[in-house]
Amino acid sequence: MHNGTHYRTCHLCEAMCGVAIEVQNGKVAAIKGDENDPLSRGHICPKAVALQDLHEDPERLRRPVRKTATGWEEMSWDEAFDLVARRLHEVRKAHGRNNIGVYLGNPNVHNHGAAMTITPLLRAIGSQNRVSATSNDQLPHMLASLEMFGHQVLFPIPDIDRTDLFICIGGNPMASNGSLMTVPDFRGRVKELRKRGGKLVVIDPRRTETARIADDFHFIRPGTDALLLMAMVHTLFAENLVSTGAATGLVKDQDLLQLAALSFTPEAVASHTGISADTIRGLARQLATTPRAALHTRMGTSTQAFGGTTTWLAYCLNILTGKLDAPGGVMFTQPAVDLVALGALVGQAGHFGNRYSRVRKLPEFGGEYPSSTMADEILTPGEGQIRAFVTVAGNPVLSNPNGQRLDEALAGLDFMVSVDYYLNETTRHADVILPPTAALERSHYDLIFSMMAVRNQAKYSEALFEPAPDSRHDWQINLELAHRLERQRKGGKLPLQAELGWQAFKKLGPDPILDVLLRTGPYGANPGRVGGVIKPVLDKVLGILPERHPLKGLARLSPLNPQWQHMPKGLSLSALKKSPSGVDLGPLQPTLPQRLFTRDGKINLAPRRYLADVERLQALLDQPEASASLQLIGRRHVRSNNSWMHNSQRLVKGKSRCTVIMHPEDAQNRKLEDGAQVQVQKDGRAVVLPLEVSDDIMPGVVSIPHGWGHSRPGTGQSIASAHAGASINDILDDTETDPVSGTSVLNGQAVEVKVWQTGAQSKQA
Ligand SMILES: Nc1nc2c(c(=O)[nH]1)N[C@H]1C(S)=C(S)[C@@H](COP(=O)(O)OP(=O)(O)OC[C@H]3O[C@@H](n4cnc5c(=O)[nH]c(N)nc54)[C@H](O)[C@@H]3O)O[C@H]1N2
Ligand SMILES: Nc1nc2c(c(=O)[nH]1)N[C@H]1C(S)=C(S)[C@@H](COP(=O)(O)OP(=O)(O)OC[C@H]3O[C@@H](n4cnc5c(=O)[nH]c(N)nc54)[C@H](O)[C@@H]3O)O[C@H]1N2
Ligand code: SF4
Ligand SMILES: [Mo]
Repeated sequence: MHNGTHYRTCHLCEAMCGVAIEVQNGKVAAIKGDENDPLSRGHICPKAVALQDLHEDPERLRRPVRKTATGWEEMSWDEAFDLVARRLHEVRKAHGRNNIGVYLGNPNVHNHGAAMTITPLLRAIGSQNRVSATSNDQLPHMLASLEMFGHQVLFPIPDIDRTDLFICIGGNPMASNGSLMTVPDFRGRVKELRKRGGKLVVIDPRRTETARIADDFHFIRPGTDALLLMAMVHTLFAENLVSTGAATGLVKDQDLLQLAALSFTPEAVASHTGISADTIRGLARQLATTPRAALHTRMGTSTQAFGGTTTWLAYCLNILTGKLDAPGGVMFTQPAVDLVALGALVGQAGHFGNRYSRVRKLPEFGGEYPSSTMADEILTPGEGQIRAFVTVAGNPVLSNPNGQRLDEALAGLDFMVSVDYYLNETTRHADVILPPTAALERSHYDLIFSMMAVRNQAKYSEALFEPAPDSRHDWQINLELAHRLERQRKGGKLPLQAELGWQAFKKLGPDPILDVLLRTGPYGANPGRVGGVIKPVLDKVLGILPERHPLKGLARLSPLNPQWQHMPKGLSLSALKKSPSGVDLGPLQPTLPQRLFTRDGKINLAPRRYLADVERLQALLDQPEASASLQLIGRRHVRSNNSWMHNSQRLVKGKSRCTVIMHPEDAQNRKLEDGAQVQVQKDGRAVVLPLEVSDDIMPGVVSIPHGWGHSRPGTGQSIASAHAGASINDILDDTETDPVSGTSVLNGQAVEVKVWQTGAQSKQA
């Protein structure tokens, strides 16, 4: 585009804001909010300008590079693909396919081309040693969805636009713009909630930006949310407040849940959580008696010692109070591309514990091991040891607990390749870096976050700029690598049919597939036609199958499902192209019971693996309430995004945000002063950071943001390096995981803080 306004979705976080990008003389002149976007209604955050900064960043890699004795050297795409496929295949041949490790990072889910082509790449690599950011993030939510609703990505999403009570636990949407809840303009939506007489309640160990706009705020001791929620469940049963609403007749094992909560009285958990028994009862009563209410938990409750159990209980509370599937409660979405139904169709509804990792015997989830065991698998000798590594859009050296150890592990590999456009803390270990096009050079459709939006909508954005000459999209890189690896495996040549399949996929790319998915989806231009052909056949097949057969779920596929019949129709890629600000598909709709994917069609309120964890929760009550050490938690800031947006001058300017926040009492006890350099340490690992003394944090708790620590040598992000900060993950212990889900404990680990003395032992000094 040379001149004019380009409308698209900002892909940087989960909020999916509509942006209007003004282009003059082929360059970005301004980035504003798109008032016509049905979801974001003009809202953007300060990070939106980084779309331009990322695009123009001279340090963003544009050509494949290879590491040589004298530094990085550019190479042609063909050479790069050949080298990577050959080296990976050599490792595979010499040791076995599981000796290649794969790490998938967060930006993959913000990129439909990457998302659609990652499976072929993983299949071509063929390794079971796969990990991703999931186990440092939303895994407990996926597990609860799988256990209770039968599908790993069927998330109950707060219907915030119609709720009158929003209880937010362990999330800070004012900074993060929401998570597992695509909610652009959280502030505006809370204003509207207030206007209709509603209330926002926040529960967090820190008085966050979200807490500041809340009606009620309660400090909670990190890692004790499961106690709070258990006591709320207890209260509901004790006070006869259980009323399951739309889920009535669908829930099972309610009595087991009641039994599990029996001993967790509000009095029993009050001192451990730091929340009074009266407050706990009040919370339970408010949730039960407010007809339109939603309880939402996020990062702070999922990436902690009781991540699995806490998330389960949060789901239970919404169900027990009749908030599931109720307008203003928590609802399942109906996205235009129904990945929930499609996932079930191709056998991807989810699985857990089908196999265990080699070294620490941690369970896989959806085919991935917990990423906290990545370093073990690289460093521990023996059969199956990872010798080669592939990272796609990830920076685990900064994002994974015990990043220092992973850093060392990656340095010792036989071969490593990174699909990434930055030379950063992780990719500096690669032998070859394959950089994709920048976001503005490709089309965008939010496959993943449309599934989590507080309102159904669909939006397609065309590429704003032509891809730079001789560049490749993520999807092209993934497919080309996959194709060459498959060829290698088959001795250099594929059967004609397979070869033609690869050629066709590589030629078409993701958008024609997207078109088919849109057309055949619930709002599609052709759902009836597809359904009309398949339905009679399918009905016959399903009729023969026994009652509990997993394929029974097929009947719930969108085009075949009677509930979709009322949907507005006509979506296709070309239809979306005519509405560049997006198409509104209306508020969330009730979907029970059709949307359940459990074999018996029931919601399981008391899955065994959670019941088995109740004993550990009980044991928490036997431990002393406070300890001498401090509990470390994370935090996000609206001008930062994980580890990779610190090379934008506009975002990092000003006072450093990578600080340790500590309560005045704790500072006084340790004779620490505001602004002092302090050393935060754990098990001999340490980082040094400036101290911020504030009563916005609970006594006994300290907070450090993640994603910083750009002082490692050999990276190529000079602005980030000039604002290095230190990585919280350098001190976090990678062996601390939630035993129920395998998720990393990123919040609540015990640390010590003391004055930093020059010469003190610290790698960050
Ligand atoms: N202590 C602590 N640790 C945490 C968290 C925390 O709260 N506390 N949060 C966790 C969470 S929620 C997450 S999601 C993870 C994130 O963990 P990661 O996904 O490992 O880390 P990111 O910082 O998102 O790094 C993204 C990488 O992708 C590259 N990239 C960006 N866009 C693209 C693209 O379009 N294509 C390709 N190929 N590459 C791209 C960037 O250059 C960068 O290298 O961190 C987790 N780690
Ligand atoms: N600006 C910005 N936006 C982002 C990102 C970013 O890095 N920066 N990252 C994106 C990603 S990948 C994700 S997953 C989302 C995450 O989005 P959110 O889930 O909103 O994540 P955080 O802002 O880290 O909020 C976690 C909150 O949990 C609190 N907490 C810590 N421990 C506990 C505990 O034990 N109990 C309770 N109740 N609370 C606790 C912390 O104090 C913090 O306020 O944000 C996304 N959006
Ligand atoms: S909140 Fe900011 S970063 Fe997230 S989508 Fe909106 S503009 Fe982009
Ligand atoms: Mo995340």
